[in-house]
Amino acid sequence: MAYETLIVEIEDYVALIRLNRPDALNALNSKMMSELAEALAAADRNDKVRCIVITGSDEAFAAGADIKEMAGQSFVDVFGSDFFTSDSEAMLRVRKPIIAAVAGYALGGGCELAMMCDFIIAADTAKFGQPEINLGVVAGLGGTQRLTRFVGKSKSMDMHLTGRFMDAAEAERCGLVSRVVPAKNLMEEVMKAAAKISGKSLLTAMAVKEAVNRSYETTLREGVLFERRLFHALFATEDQKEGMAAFLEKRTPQFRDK
Ligand code: CO8
Repeated sequence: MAYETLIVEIEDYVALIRLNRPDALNALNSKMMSELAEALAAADRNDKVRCIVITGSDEAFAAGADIKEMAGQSFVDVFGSDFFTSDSEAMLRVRKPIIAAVAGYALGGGCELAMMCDFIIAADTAKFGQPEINLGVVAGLGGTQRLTRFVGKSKSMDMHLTGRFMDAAEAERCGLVSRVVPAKNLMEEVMKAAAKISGKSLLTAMAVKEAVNRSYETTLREGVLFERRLFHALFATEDQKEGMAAFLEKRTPQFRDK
């Protein structure tokens, strides 16, 4: 399927979704958000996809929601249309692992989009920020909530109140990104991680994703119980038998998602 604002390629069980509005530093407009929701849902349904990567360009993952599109809107417009909401939440319904590959700017909605992925690998050129305060608004795609959980209250307040940008080294130090790599190696490293994930049992990968995400939604006791039940449940799968047998027989497991 051809998109106006995205380039989607599927190869070796990885769907690579590239945000593609180069003239606006990949600013997220309604068209891009609806196409992204559609591309993610299609990748989630596609048997030839076991891991998803979202990326932008060398200059920008995404420089935020499109200010030109938002500037003239009224409360009635954004509240009435529930601006961006259902398309951005579509991302949270994806069950397959999603990696954000971030080079350049990931600001406002761009930073929030990256945080909605399962983890972020950053180029050393990456710059993260929640500068909405400069526009007279606050973050609207979860930035005040997710960034606070990632980096703690003090740094989150600093980012949201001053609107300053954080470089890749600071983002790695404070746990916003899982790793930083030289910009020229970003896609190679991300695709290696995606290939590694694609080689696992998809059932188990989806269980990992559910369990880790549950830690944001519940108490420690309930989260640990949820994890234990998933652990027990996976003993009903052929992939658990295969994974453990392969270890004992000193060979590579052949998972069949069963
Ligand atoms: N929206 C629209 N256009 C943009 C955006 C944007 N967010 N960011 C950059 N552009 C455009 C510029 O207007 C410019 O276009 P043109 O050449 O036609 O004038 C082009 O991209 C290049 O940008 P610059 O010339 O500004 O490039 P610089 O290298 O000088 O600066 C920056 C790069 C620092 C990234 C700068 O462009 C900037 O500050 N951009 C805005 C960043 C920002 O404020 N982002 C937050 C937006 S608000 C938001 O994301 C809220 C999300 C919540 C949605 C909630 C829904 C419920």
